[in-house]
Formats: sequence, C-alpha cells, structure tokens
Amino acid sequence: MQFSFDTKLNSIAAKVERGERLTFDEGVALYKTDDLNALGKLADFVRRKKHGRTTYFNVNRHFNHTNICVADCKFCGFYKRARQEGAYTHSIDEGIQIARDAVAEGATELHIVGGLNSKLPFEYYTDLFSSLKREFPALHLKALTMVELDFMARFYKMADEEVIQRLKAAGMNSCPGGGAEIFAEPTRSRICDHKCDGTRWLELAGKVHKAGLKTNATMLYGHIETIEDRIDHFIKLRQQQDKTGGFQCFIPLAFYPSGTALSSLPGPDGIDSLKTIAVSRLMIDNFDHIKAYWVMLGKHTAQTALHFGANDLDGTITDGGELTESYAAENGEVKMSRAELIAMIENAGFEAVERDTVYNRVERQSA
Ligand code: V47
Repeated sequence: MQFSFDTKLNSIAAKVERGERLTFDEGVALYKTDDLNALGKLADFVRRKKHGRTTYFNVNRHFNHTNICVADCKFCGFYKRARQEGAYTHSIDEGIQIARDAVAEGATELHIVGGLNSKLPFEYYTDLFSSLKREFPALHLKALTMVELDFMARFYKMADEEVIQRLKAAGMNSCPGGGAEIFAEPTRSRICDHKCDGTRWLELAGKVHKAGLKTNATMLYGHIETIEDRIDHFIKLRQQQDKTGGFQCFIPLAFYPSGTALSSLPGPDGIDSLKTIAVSRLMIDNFDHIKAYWVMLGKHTAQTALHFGANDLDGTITDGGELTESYAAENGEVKMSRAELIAMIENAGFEAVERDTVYNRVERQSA
C-alpha cells in the first residue's frame, strides 16, 4: 500500500523519517493536503519518537485577576473598559481565596492572566505574587503573557529586564503562551493593533528565557489569517527557540467567534484543528510538547488530536468563570475532573501522566 495518495507528501515523509527540518513550502503543502490520515501518521511518528505513549495533563486553575483592558482585540469576548458594566479587578484576598480552593482540590499550578489594566500599580502584581507564594509556596505561578510584560515595561516605564526580575523575585515561576495570536502582518494589526507586534512578543519571550524561566507559545487560528500566516508563525517560533530554548509547549488556540467583534466568522472546523495540531508538530521540531487545549477544541477533537501529534491535554482548569468561559467550545464548560482526563487519555490508547508546569511527573498517594 502506498503511504499517501498525495504524492507531495512522499518526499516530506522521507525528510520527517530522517529527522530533517521542513521548509515554509513544505509546511504549506502539509496544510493543503487532503490526506488527513497521512498527515496524522507523520505527526504521530514524531510524537511517538519524542514521547512514546506518554500523554501529559496537569491539575490547574485559571485566575483572571482583571478583565479591564485598554486594548481592543477583535477576537476577544472577555475584556471591558474601566467604566463599563461588568468590569472587575480581583483583590489580592480574592486571589488568595481562589488559590486556596485550587490547592484544596490538588492544583499544582495557578495560571494567572488578565487585561492590560492602566488603573493598577505595578505593586499590585508583585504583592499578588508574593502573597500567593507566602500562603502556598509549592503552588507554581504560571503568570502573565508577553503582551502583559510589554505593557508593564511601557506603562510603568521600566526596562524589560527589571519588570521580569521584579516579578520573578515576587514569585512568578513561568509564563503562559497567550498574546502570540498570529505574528504575520498585516493580519496581526487587523485583529489586535493596540498590543505589541510579533517581533516584540518574541523578543520578550527570549528575555524571559534568559532570566531562567520557561514560557509557552500559542497561535490563534481560524479567524482572518491565511495558511501562509500560520506557517510563518511556526517558523518564527522555531527560530526563537533555536536562539533561547526556553519554550516548553506550543498550544494552537481554536478561535471561538461568539461574543466577539468577529462573530460573523465560522471559526475553525475539526479537520482544520487536527491539521493545525499535526502541522505544528512537524514544523516546530524544536518544541518538546504540543498541547491539545480541550477547552477550545472540545473534548472529542482534543482526544483525537492525541493521534495527530499532541502529547498534552492541559488540565482540569476549574476557572472562576471569566476569560476561559468566554472562549470555551462546549457550552462554557471549563472544568474537568482528574479521573475524566485520565479516562480520555487512556481511551485514546495512551498512558496518562500527571505533570507539574515544567513537566516533572507528579506522584499522588491516591488518585
Ligand atoms: O491570547 C482570546 C486567546 C489566549 C479568544 O500557556 C481566544 O499553557 C479563542 O493563551 N477564541 C489566552 N481564543 C489563553 C492562553 C492559554 C490557554 C491555555 C493554556 C495556555 C498555556 C495558554 O486566548 C489569548 C488569545 O489568543 N483567545 N479570545 C477567542 N474568542
């Protein structure tokens, strides 16, 4: 039986087998193939070479400290202006209460992101992180995107290095991958022209890596971007990783149009999502982990994505019902039990391994 009915895939498959880096044009060809099975097989080959049957998940919680934002991203259904109804900023005590609930449920990670809020002093963040660390020293704070760090450097008039060092000293342990959206211009400017550009996002990620912290990277897909924009995004991440090496995980984020300024768009379908997982696994060859983020993909597609190159499902999440809910694919569902995550992974034929944020195994006395 021949490998693929798409003859273009044969030479790419030979390169993948030899472990050679793929070009821009090969990335486009992978996306444009109609042979989803062959594409999935190639991505699964790489995934199994790196991770065997292991599929990671974690027990985590999201905390969105504020939804007030000076940016105006067309894809966002979460943000409010400061005087708009529904605008909020959580107090530090509220943050501690959310972390307390999370720790009681076994969370090892608090994922903290919010809007670009010009009403908050820099000390809000350092106080929040140091207070959380005082109460819960073992809780990993995966906090603030490159867009938030860029805003802080500009708004509080500090050097990037000072922003990063002060946040790190206060308790920031790593950074999530948000805010990357799509690096390519003019697409980026059309969907989020108030926030930093792709070059700046990558520069800051490099600076965080140099400060000794890991970060993740995302790509928002299924809105107005082209296939070429997506491949450009993968190659820029690959180049940055070659330079600073601190990215742990890539997370393609499926655009959820409802409640946004782009609500007339359909968003990506299941085939597009599986292709995006697979092509990212093949193109971003120097990232260890590809995450199928079940909240945005929906559980069925996320589980299937484990056969298309993904080796991580993110976590139990348990959101306070804010940012994550604004883009959740399945009726605002933002919580899954540990047992359900394990069953999803095992039913797909993989071995479920609980990890902490930086991919150490977590052993528990009882499940
Ligand atoms: O940057 C906003 C995206 C991101 C929508 O690092 C939307 O482990 C879809 O980055 N439809 C924030 N996406 C979430 C994020 C993330 C999530 C989970 C894990 C990690 C990690 C990072 O959410 C934003 C933006 O790209 N987003 N609105 C929307 N309507």
